This record gives sequence, structure tokens and C-alpha cells, in this order.
Amino acid sequence: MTRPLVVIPTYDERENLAAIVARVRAAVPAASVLVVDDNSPDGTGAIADGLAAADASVHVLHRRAKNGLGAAYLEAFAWALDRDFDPIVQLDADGSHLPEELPSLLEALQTTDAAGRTPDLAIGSRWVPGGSIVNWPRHRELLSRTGSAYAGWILRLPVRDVTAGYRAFRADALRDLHLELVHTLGYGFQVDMLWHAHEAGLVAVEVPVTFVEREHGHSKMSIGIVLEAMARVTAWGVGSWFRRRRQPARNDGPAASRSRA
Ligand SMILES: Nc1nc2c(ncn2[C@@H]2O[C@H](COP(=O)(O)OP(=O)(O)OP(=O)(O)O)[C@@H](O)[C@H]2O)c(=O)[nH]1
Ligand SMILES: [Mg+2]
Repeated sequence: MTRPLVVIPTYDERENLAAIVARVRAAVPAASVLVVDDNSPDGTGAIADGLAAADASVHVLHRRAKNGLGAAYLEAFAWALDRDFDPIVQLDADGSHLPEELPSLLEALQTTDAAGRTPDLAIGSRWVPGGSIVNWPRHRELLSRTGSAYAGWILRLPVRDVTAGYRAFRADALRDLHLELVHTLGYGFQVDMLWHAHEAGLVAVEVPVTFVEREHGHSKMSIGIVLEAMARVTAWGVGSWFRRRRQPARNDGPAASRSRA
């Protein structure tokens, strides 16, 4: 783990990008940055090109059109694995994920637990002791907590914050995760990734973070989006329950003693 890469997906983040890249570079100078821009109408792609021209550790992937956060991340992961970056971090451009907390996320990936295992991924979690949210109305917090608890329960994920987008993966974890099976391109991508990590027997650790709601722009979260995501997650959970009944050995074998993602 010597070549960390922080992936920042962007769509219309011109007011936020330069500051967030500078904060990442200051927080962990050894970390490179990959901005993945979906041809933002506000010119974020050109700003990213300017940052890359000024700093050899900043890279840009331009995608033709807005195709969802998941699609952007999947292309970025392939790019990063091809170039042997390790670990690979997901971080939003809008200031919700504090770059200053990157060192604790990276450190968690190196820390062995009582059983002598080091985690495959570290999750920046709002819902473990020490985690917090800044600038969210009470109803949004309730919606997020409930959605996370429901998805975690039905998919049997031993993680509190299953929708968290601030994550650090070992490169090998991404290789083992079966990214080709992750099909959720938009909202729900984070849960889809975690579920496949769990199915692959990967170990996750949650690190408390402070999540700050974006200052510029507005939230796309609505009750409709949440219900749609819950319906998807329910279908996955029920499908996975039937599969387990058909192949009882899969999740109850020797690997079951591991604390999985
Ligand atoms: N490349 C790319 N980036 C995206 C896309 N959709 C969102 N993003 C970026 O992904 C990150 C997270 O998206 P947000 O819009 O903040 O999503 P959110 O945090 O669920 O919702 P907000 O409440 O609006 O902050 C941001 O950096 C966005 O610019 C997309 O389709 N393509
Ligand atoms: Mg956001």
C-alpha cells in the first residue's frame, strides 16, 4: 500500500473542485487524485484539466455523458487497478467527506484486529460512536439511518453505515470483489458494492467521520429515491436468502467466522 489514489467523481462541481483537490493533496501529500468528470455542463472538466496541468499527481478521466456515480467509479477502479494504485479511496467533491479525515481512513486499513486480520476496506461512518453529521435536518438523518439499518438487516451486512460514500479499498479487495457483478450505476451503488464485498468474504472496518452537507447546490434525495432503493435492496436480500437455502454451505462454511463486510 504505497500508492494511494483518491477518486473524486464530479458532475457540476465547479465551485467545489479546486478546494477539495488542494485539501486532499495537503492532507496526504503521497496521495494522487483522479477526477472523473461526466462532461459537466458547468465546465468542471476544464477546471480539472487545469489542476492536472499544474500538478503531476492529479489525473482526469473525461466521460462522454452523465451516466451515474456507479458507472464513474467502476471506470475509475479499472483505471486505478491497471496502474497499480493501492489503496483506492472514494471521496465526494462537494465537501461532505473531509479530506482531513483521510489519514484515519488509511490508517484503519493498516490496523490489525485482535484476530490478527487487517481489513480489506475502511468505511467513513456516520453511524458509529464518534461519527456525526453537520447541517442535516432531523428528517433527513432519520431517513438515512432507517434506510441504512433496513439495507444492513435484509442483506445481513455487519456495517452500520451501508450507504456511506467515503471508503478506502485495498486494491486486492477491489480485485476480489467481482466488480463485473456490480450493476447499480446510480443511487444504491454504495450498497451494491458493500453487498458484493460481503459475498466475497471481505472484511470491513468502520471509522467515525464527520459528514458535512454540501454548501453549494441542493440535495437530490427524496422519499421516492429512498423507496426505489429499498425495493432494490429487498429484491437482492430475498434473492440472496433463496440462494443460501439452495447452497447452505456458501455462507455458513469456514469463512463464516470472519467478520465480513
Ligand atoms: N462523474 C459523475 N459524478 C457524479 C454523478 N452524479 C453525482 N456525481 C458526483 O458524485 C458525488 C456525490 O454526489 P452528490 O450529488 O453529492 O450526491 P449526494 O451526496 O447523495 O447528494 P447531495 O445531497 O446532493 O449532496 C459528487 O462529487 C457529485 O459531483 C455522475 O453521474 N457522474
Ligand atoms: Mg453530496
